[in-house]
Amino acid sequence: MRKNQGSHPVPFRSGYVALIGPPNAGKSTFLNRILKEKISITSRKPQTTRNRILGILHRPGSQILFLDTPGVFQGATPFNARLVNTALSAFSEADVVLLILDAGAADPESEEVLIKAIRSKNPRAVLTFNKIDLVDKGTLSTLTEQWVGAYPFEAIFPICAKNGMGIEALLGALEGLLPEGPPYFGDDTITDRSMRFLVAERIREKVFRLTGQEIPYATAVTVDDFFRSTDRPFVRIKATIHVERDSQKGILIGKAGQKLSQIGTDARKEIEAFLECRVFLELLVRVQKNWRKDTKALKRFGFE
Ligand SMILES: Nc1nc2c(ncn2[C@@H]2O[C@H](COP(=O)(O)OP(=O)(O)OP(=O)(O)O)[C@@H](O)[C@H]2O)c(=O)[nH]1
Ligand SMILES: [Mg+2]
Repeated sequence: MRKNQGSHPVPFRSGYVALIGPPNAGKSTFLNRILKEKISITSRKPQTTRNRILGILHRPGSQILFLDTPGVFQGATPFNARLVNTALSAFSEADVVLLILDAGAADPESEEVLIKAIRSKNPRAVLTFNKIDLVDKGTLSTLTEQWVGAYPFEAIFPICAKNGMGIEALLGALEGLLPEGPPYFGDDTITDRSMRFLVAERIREKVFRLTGQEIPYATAVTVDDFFRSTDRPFVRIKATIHVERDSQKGILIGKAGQKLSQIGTDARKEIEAFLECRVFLELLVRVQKNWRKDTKALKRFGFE
């Protein structure tokens, strides 16, 4: 619902900015940095983000509604195509598309899909080269020359999502491109995602960071029970890590349960910092055969 809160400066601007880019370009790192809160999980592995995640930035003169999306790539399997669809469908909701590329690593296949999609939808778009901490000035100017004619971008910004460099200037430019309008959300809301989702994602992040090969991709996490004590400052969480095959279950649990225990400890520590209280985290591993091809399971795991 649109609310006119009256107390904001006029003209106030509000609108959606879709974060679009190849996998691993730093879209989620960017979102977390500007919101100063972990709304979206990150990892060194591509295809970490699987859902469209709204992150709301409240500024004195604007409310910028960022949509984090899965990385766009030439997805061969139906599940990967679903991720790419999720990303590209954010175009239709966005007032501005923010194309985020990794300045240190070109990804021609993804870039081709992305630029085609941008040209066909013709949105207002801003281009950013992220990870400028990893490249020299020469590389940046070559990149700019290469991209400047690809699309009539409103602006091009070099940034570093990791240390914040260039981000304030970018936010100012994005704000200027948004339509005049009232804030859509109350001042204390920073995402549309539930606590359970944010907790499940933190667990999934630890799987991404602590396991290799196909395991992260074969994993989904559900929070099955979330109990907050009313008389003592603690939360008890029961969650399930779903994998596709028995062999993956074995790898995820590890020798003498060590891998699962490490995932649980890392996740618990982070959830405790997030919820600001003690957390008892119980993790189960369950085989849900080929869940990425199972419509019912996909729905249950939060894929629309
Ligand atoms: N050096 C450096 N690393 C960065 C920067 N921004 C992000 N990273 C790293 O790049 C990796 C990918 O970051 P993510 O934010 O998960 O990338 P993403 O675009 O959301 O990736 P997907 O969700 O898989 O599409 C992580 O290891 C980040 O720490 C940056 O400005 N500099
Ligand atoms: Mg991401």
